[in-house]
Amino acid sequence: MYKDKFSLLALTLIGLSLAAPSCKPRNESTVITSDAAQKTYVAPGKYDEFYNFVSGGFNGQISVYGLPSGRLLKIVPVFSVFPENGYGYSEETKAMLNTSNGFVPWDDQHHLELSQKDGSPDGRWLFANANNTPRVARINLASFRTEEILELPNSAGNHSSPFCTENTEYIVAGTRFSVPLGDNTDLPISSYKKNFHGTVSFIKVDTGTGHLSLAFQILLPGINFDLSHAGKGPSHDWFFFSCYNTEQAHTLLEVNASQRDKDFIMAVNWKKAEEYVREHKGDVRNVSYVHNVYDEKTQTATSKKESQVVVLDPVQLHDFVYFIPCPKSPHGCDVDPTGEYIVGSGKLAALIPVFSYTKIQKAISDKQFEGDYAGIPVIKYDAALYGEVQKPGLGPLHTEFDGKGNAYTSMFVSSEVVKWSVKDLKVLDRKPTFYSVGHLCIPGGDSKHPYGKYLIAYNKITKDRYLPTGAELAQSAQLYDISGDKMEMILDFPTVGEPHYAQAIPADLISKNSVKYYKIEENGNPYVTKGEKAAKVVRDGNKVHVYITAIRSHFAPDNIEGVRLGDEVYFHVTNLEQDWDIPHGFAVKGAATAEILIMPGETCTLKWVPTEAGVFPIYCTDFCSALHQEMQGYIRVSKAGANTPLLFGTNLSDSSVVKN
Ligand code: K7E
Ligand code: CUA
Repeated sequence: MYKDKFSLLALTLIGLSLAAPSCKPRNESTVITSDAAQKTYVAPGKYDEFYNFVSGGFNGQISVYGLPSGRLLKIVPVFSVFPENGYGYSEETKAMLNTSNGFVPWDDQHHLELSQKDGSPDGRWLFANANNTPRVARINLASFRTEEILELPNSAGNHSSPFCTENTEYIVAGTRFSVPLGDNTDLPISSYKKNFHGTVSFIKVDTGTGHLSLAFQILLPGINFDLSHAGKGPSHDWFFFSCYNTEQAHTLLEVNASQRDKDFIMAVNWKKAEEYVREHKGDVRNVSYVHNVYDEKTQTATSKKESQVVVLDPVQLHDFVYFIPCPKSPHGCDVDPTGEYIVGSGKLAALIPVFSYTKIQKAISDKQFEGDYAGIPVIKYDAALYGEVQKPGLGPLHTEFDGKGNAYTSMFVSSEVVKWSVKDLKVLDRKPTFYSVGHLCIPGGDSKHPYGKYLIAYNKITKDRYLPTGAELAQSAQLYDISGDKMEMILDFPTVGEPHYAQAIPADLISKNSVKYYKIEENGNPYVTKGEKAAKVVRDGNKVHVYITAIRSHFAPDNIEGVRLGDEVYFHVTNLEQDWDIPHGFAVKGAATAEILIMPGETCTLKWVPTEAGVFPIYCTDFCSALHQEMQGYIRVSKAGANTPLLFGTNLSDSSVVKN
């Protein structure tokens, strides 16, 4: 009975998911082999072999897993506030989320890219895109902290981002949505074809500091840019972007943007673009965007308003932007480790086209164009094509490489990963995913030197893979061993938020640089308290600054009086510990914010505006010692205009405290 019901349910689900975009793989019982557990088992106390950085999608954060265990190691907040550590709530970090639209505490984070040197991940930084309010971020992989967020003007929906060039000269950003640009943007939506434009941005990365600056933008026709990857080796000077909606539809895109047989891969010669910028051939436009930087010395983020950008017009300035026809609504745009082959994965295509960099160059010099699109030359499909992978599966989305001449493409509709040979374009293996796979990741899989060994599939739908948790189920990752000829699924692990693209890197490239604590003598926060003796409470008009220290297991001061209604109280909490993994937390009753978590040697500020008179507890929120529960105190708030004297201390005797 139960069984019948179940298979009926399963059939219904299959039916439903065919109507929806995915179907259930058939041969699921054959998937797991007996030694899978051994291959993913990382014994207690042992480290994983790789870090896996996974985008969080609609949670705006990124998460860090160990591979092959799939253990979640950390969540790093990037574009969203994070109550767990006070990111976006503390006075020091609020500015990170400033934009030209004001404070924006959420975004939709899709793609990650590790900084590269000579085409290989170097473990210094991780870049992230924000899809909603267009931004890119830089995360420092020594501190696992977001250090910089740059907003992008002339942009809507930054999706084809933040992929980087071989030596991290630039990261890029491309508009998913075309919109009207310029001074007058209040225009009819029906004037899309006339008035809407896309742009791609090139963001310079300082080699020493990692600091970002918007170098230039390229003005493009009103189409959608989906994904991108830089060339490498011979194609070093080029960047490739997938484009869809070349129909320029502005309504019911699922139909109207699926009309043409082929959309485009756009090839950009960024070296040539650089030259045009140097020769002042760009148009300097007035725009407004915000640049936020977290300074490790002052431990404080500041926002700067920027007002200009150089825009290059490829219709006026020739020979640096070309379109290559690509079937059909391409998502992934991936360059193989040699830099010669560019793979477009058309969501609606029944094949996978592989383009040749050499042929593209020849087509350009021989002017083998089939015409132009909005004034930009379109290279003949056959002139750019190396060949096609026939019958790979349904709904190809994204391709990664193993460094041994093989490519792996995710198939969203047929829910599988397909392995094929780059050289002869033959399908070598296919394995089901559960279900509806989006991006793939192989450690180093979009670099010159992939580490191979593992492949992770990031799935949108999990259906029956985990215990039910209400209407929404966990998204998930699935780990495959790809060291042999055939792929072998060895692990399922749920992810935080919705995983899109991810990156993985050998653990020692990062772990050796990891910050353990911050030296208190180097603490440059303007509100630091460098020892308990220096703790104090200072009134400045209606602002009360509490310079408070934390060390196992007390605060100094832990009794405070003299605050009045109408005051703004700033708790500047300095963690005096000089030891790895000993943060303290801080919370005060009724605060309209999150707790803050203060790393050893750091200072962090929580703002509190009391709303009633009384006595309010403060306490440490992070279990730091056997006497953590004793790490607490009180702050007294008197009525407005009361003359309760300012008083503070630790271990105060009753006689010193009780005065009124
Ligand atoms: Cu989800 Cu790259 Cu935004 Cu594909 S994207 S899955
Ligand atoms: Cu400090 Cu708990």
